[in-house]
Amino acid sequence: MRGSRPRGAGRRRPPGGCGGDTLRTPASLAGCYSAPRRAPLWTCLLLCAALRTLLASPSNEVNLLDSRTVMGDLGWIAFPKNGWEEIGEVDENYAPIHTYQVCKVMEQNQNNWLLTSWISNEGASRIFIELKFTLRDCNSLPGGLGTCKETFNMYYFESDDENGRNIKENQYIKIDTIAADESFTELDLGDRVMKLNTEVRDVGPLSKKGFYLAFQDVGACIALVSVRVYYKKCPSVIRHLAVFPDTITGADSSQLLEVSGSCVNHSVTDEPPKMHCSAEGEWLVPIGKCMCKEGYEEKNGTCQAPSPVTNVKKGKIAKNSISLSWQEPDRPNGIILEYEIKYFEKDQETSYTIIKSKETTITAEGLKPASVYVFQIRARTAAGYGVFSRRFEFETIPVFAASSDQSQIPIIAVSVTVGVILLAVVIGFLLSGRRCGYSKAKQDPEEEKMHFHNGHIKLPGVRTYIDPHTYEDPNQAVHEFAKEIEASCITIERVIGAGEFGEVCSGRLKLPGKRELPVAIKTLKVGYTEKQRRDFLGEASIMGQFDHPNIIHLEGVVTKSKPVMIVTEYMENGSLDTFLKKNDGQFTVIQLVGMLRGIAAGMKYLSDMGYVHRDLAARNILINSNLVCKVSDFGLSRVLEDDPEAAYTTRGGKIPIRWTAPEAIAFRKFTSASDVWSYGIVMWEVVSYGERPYWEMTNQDVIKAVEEGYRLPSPMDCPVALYQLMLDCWQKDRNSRPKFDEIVNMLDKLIRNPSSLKTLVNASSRVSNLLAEHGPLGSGAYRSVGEWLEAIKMGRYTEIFMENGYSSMDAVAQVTLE
Ligand code: ACK
Repeated sequence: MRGSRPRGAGRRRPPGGCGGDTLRTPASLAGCYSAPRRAPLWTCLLLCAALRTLLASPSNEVNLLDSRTVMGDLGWIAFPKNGWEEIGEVDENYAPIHTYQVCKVMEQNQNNWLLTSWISNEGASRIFIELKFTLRDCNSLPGGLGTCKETFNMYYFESDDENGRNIKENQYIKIDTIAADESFTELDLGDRVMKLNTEVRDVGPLSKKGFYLAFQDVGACIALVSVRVYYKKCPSVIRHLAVFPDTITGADSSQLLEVSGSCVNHSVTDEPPKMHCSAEGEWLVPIGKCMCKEGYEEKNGTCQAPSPVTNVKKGKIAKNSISLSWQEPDRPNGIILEYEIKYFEKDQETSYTIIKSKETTITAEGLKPASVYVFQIRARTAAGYGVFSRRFEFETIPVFAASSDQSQIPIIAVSVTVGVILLAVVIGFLLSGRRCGYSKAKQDPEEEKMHFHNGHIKLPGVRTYIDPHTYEDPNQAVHEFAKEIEASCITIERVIGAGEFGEVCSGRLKLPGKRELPVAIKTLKVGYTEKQRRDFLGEASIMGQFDHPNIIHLEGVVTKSKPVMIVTEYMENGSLDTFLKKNDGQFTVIQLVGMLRGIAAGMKYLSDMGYVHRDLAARNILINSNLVCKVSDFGLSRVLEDDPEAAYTTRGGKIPIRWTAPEAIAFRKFTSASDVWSYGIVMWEVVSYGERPYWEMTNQDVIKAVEEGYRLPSPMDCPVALYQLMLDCWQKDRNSRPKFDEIVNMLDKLIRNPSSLKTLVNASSRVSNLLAEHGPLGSGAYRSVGEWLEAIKMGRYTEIFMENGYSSMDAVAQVTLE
């Protein structure tokens, strides 16, 4: 079969032609049997635009040929020459519209072939052919033509190269007979509506590199407006942190291809994730996933974290401290939320300290003199932590040397001189026979304060608390600090209480090779959310870091089976507040002081670890059968969320007002010094056998009264020394409050010298304390002492006032602290 160029091929008509007298539209569009009509330009443009819209192909289809987008000659041939002809139109952008038409309905025995050029299949084994055409309804033709057909045929022939076009008709394989059907697009051509049919057929499996298509007309009136040949693929996609490449669909129309994904940068997996590519180009049935590596967080299908901090410079270096500054990472990849600074004494990496800072400077305090410290810094964005910087080593200066500052070399010189003089003086002292030995360099008060402010800074020789929040994966934190216990080792005996996350039970723990222990078991109720699980286990991650006789001891956790449990030592007498209420007046002062000493020792340990409790109260102390008190209820913000005593402040936080220092209520300044304030309240609770602090006063009244200087009066029968300690804990200036080690020392002294506890605060001075601290007393607003005492919810003391001669407001106003 030899073909020739269809007539008109290659001829191009400018868009203006659309509005000209000699407009040629495809046969079925213009109507070959009607007189030539003048079509307006907009009709032509409308058709072009409509076609272009229709031609946009979905993202999972890859075109092998689209006659509408071929700018030059299509290279198709027609046989015989007078059969199919190309209508050489161009659109408004002068782009060709390759439309082929044939309309030999008047003549018998038509066999008109239109052959495409060779089309590579680009490796696809199933291809799709989309035809857009108009086909004239034979009934609409005048004279009811007997030879008129309403179909045409489509064929293909496979070939590895372009030399296969001259084959015989009968070597082509028929794809289908194409008829106009209901799936048409209506084109409004002004005074008439044309029906543009779209038909799609598929062919496969193909085994050669390419193929030809052929369209056979046997006597219809057709305009083939466009031919699009394409294959389908499952487009490249990232699912579950794995990249799945562009995948050509299988040869079979029901075939699913299994495709392995590769993990995105900074993510890993044990087994490569898989997905299945359907014949329709859809990804189905994902299996497995990749996980971001430690230090990276998943965001929009990537694991992207800030680039490392590179430029770390030392600032002021003293005997106990090193100041550093650094620059933001080159590629922050987001807004830097904070920096984490890890440091440790060289060769002591297992005992490190973490500080967080929103600034690009820090001062690490509490360091040993003349020691090398290693620092690493990493930044955190919403995407998580970046990797740590390389190690930077800096050395503190010796005890007797002056501090160094890189930027102040002349000062260093002076300081060194002073240091040398000091050294000489000290040597002189030693030589003069006055033995002073080596004493630990005393930290100045400011350094000490910094220690508490930062919370995480390490004291020499003491382990440091690590905030479980610093772990990306909360499971990692809990397993770092808590032993996993097999549920079969636990026997639950009875329910002893209810916690926010589930029941609290007592039971027994029998670990292999160990003796059986009585234990308390906190359970996480079923149906918990991921956040509840995290918060619940957060307490174990904190508790597991502590090891002290006055801190509740964590035995371990059960996380591998359900219910999730936290197992702790069993405290026979339960919580201290309930225990004291039940045993009102039953203990000697020494026993009460012993309880307080234990709590103070536990708190000293926590503050040394850099842990601020925030919810120290008698209800959060547990007491065992030996009356040993242990601090419990650890958590992060959760502690306050759970505590029924915690109330919302105007700043939105939830705070147990009666136990909390004013600066913590006012601006959330929670420090070990605010824990000391709470400790003073616990002292008051203990000595008053579980009385409620500030009785029935409202939280608002408590805040106001404390702000105005009012303090709780001494409990009944309270040793002066204890009440004085309470008042010291309630100093407005937090720096004036005693530290926990001082409290422990003071209580030890009292225990060693019980007679010091004999002097009790007497009734009148109990009241005078109350008065002295309370500001607006002399305001004259009250007519009687009783009225005033009622107003401040102290009506119960009216009788005592009267007995002691304070029967008028004038007399009350004369009372002084003395
Ligand atoms: O006052 P309680 O008897 O002491 O009631 C509460 C209850 O569980 C809910 O918290 C008791 N409880 C909590 N932990 C322990 C423990 N380790 N040993 C004994 N009782 C505990 C607490």
